Amino acid sequence: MNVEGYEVTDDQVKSAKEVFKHFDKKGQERISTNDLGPAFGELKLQLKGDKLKDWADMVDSEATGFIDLEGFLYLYGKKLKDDQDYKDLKEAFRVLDKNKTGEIDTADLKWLMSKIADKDTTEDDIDDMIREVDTDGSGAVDFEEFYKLMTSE
Ligand SMILES: [Ca+2]
Repeated sequence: MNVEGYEVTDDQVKSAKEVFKHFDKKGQERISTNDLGPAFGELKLQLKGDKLKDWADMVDSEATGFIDLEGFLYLYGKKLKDDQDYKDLKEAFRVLDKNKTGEIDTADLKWLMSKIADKDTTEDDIDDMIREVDTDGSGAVDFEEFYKLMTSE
């Protein structure tokens, strides 16, 4: 199963289906949105607070209070993808954080962004993006700021 470019293995889909079934107590092919967090927990995934609500809303657009299997599998794949992206960004950050200060220099960040940006992105655009994310204007960006920049969250 493919979710937004992330390939979920058959075994993973199987586990997710089993967990879904476990929470679908009345066998109505749906689980309560309140069970999304605990269901993810059984799959060893963490989703909390506002994000949990946002994600439930994403697949329960009519606010029924329930999530069907299709929606659940979508969120499951999305979460796996998010966690993978997080790991990849952690690794990229670690490489750029040469002096292990927990922050990366905006000059290094600018270099990285110019490599991954598309052709229409100008140097000014990149400067703007970095200025926006380096909220304290320290000339360095910590992981949280970096993550926001790379995921536009
Ligand atoms: Ca900063």
